[in-house]
Amino acid sequence: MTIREVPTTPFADQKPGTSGLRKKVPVFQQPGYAENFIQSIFDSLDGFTGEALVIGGDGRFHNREVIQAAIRMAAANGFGTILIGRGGILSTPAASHVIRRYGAFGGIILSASHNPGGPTEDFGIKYNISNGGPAPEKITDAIFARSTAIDRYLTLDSADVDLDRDGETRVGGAVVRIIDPVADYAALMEQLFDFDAIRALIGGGFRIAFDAMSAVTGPYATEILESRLGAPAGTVRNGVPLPDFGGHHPDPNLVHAKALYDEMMGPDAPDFGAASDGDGDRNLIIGKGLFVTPSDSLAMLAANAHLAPGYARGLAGIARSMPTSGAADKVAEGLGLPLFETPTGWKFFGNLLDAGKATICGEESAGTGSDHVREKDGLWAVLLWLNILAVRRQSVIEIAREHWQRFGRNYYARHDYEGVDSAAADTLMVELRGRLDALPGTGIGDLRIEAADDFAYHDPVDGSESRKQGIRILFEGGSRIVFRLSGTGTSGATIRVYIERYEPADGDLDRETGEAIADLIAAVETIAGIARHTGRTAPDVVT
Ligand code: VG1
Ligand code: CO
Repeated sequence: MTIREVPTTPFADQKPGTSGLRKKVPVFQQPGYAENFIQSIFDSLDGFTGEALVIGGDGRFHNREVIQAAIRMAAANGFGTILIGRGGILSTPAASHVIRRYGAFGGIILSASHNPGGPTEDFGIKYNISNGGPAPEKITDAIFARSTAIDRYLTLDSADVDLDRDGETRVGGAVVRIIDPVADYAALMEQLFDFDAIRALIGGGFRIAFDAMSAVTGPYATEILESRLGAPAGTVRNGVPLPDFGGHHPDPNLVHAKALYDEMMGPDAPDFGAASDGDGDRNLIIGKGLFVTPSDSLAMLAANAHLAPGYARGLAGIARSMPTSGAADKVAEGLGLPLFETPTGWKFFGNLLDAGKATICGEESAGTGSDHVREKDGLWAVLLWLNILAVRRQSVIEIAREHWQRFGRNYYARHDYEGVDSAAADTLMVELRGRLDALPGTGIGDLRIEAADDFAYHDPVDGSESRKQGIRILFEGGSRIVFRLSGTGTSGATIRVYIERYEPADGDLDRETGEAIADLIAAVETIAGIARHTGRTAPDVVT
């Protein structure tokens, strides 16, 4: 089959963000747009001739079209094997596992995660390296540089591959293999967790509600929770992946999973509620009567992980992204483990996991995971919680209370200002950066600023530096406000404000979060002038 070199011209806007390139579907539908980015990925890599490439996505609108293009291009560029999840489906953590399990050179994941899907909504492309994790900045920078100079892409003429039938076909010189998207992942979960114990818990009447949000985790959750663990049919809701996620945001937070939250707070609440996002890497955990913040969930999972067979040997270390609360730090301190603080985005955990420095990682944005793959993993977090609940035979709320009584409680919230004018958001950050030296020593009400900086990360494994990763305002007593701009949005800017206050173990552990951090919320405006810069007087989303 002849390989065709198609002339093209660069698009100026193909800079990958926190997690790959994300744009509106019509942007991706421009002739050559996806092809340019995919070729820029291939042009930034070395030595993949004859190697395997994994391709899968979260099933959103435009998934199949880009997969067909990517198959032809991967074959034309010289990959030897192309592994694809049936139906074009692979959750992000499952893709990570498939890359590792089959020794693939890398993988292309098609997703815009928790962003809505549909003809006018979001799409995304991300490249993962051979460890199964998101490409590090060195590679994403190279991809972007290439995208600004690209003048041709390679493809070939071949019929569309039938994505819905297992088995092998040839495209050019490559073997294309359609695989079961769930089987390898489910087997990995069985290795890590005590399925017998969880089955016994469920058999004893423990009730679970899992909302797959019409996104990719549906088939995974149905197979694992219902078929393998014996939860009754209907435990998994919205379990069929839809190209537009049923018109919803597949974002497992208190705003977009409000129905589940309300149910969990109601009189007939199940024992355990959970949800995951568009591509299956995020998780929401709600016990009967208690929402567990993602930062707390990370800390509680780390403190109890040894109860699951996969972690019985203990943890090597814990890693969290900088804006994630310090709850995990308290656990690390208590258990005598190293704690790593990284910039936002899972790509920064890869080196720590590969080097065996960290076993469990997490982000405040509902991402938790471990060294079993190199992505955050929504269902993994749910299963680890269930394993812990099956061993401890306590409710989520009891486990949380005991945790706080031992480690103290980090009251925490994130305020998002979405769709803000980009120039105004940039000015706000520039002004804030300009005042960092002047802030320490000043007071706002009863709060005194102790330190202020722009977070920079020095990777202890490869020595790389990442600067300007978020502005930290640290107060006397350990409270903290962090400001950063989102790197995953597709229109305007999103300002994220992370607010945290630590209450020691002998303090008041039973307050309402909003009330516990009210003075810090009030200080946000004084420090950053969000209303002055953007006209916004309240956040759009509080998580
Ligand atoms: C957000 C979260 C970050 C997460 C990233 C990708 O990034 O804050 O913690 O790693 O999304 O998650 P940002 O730059 O918008 O704050 V996902 O589930 O969208 O792949
Ligand atoms: Co996601």
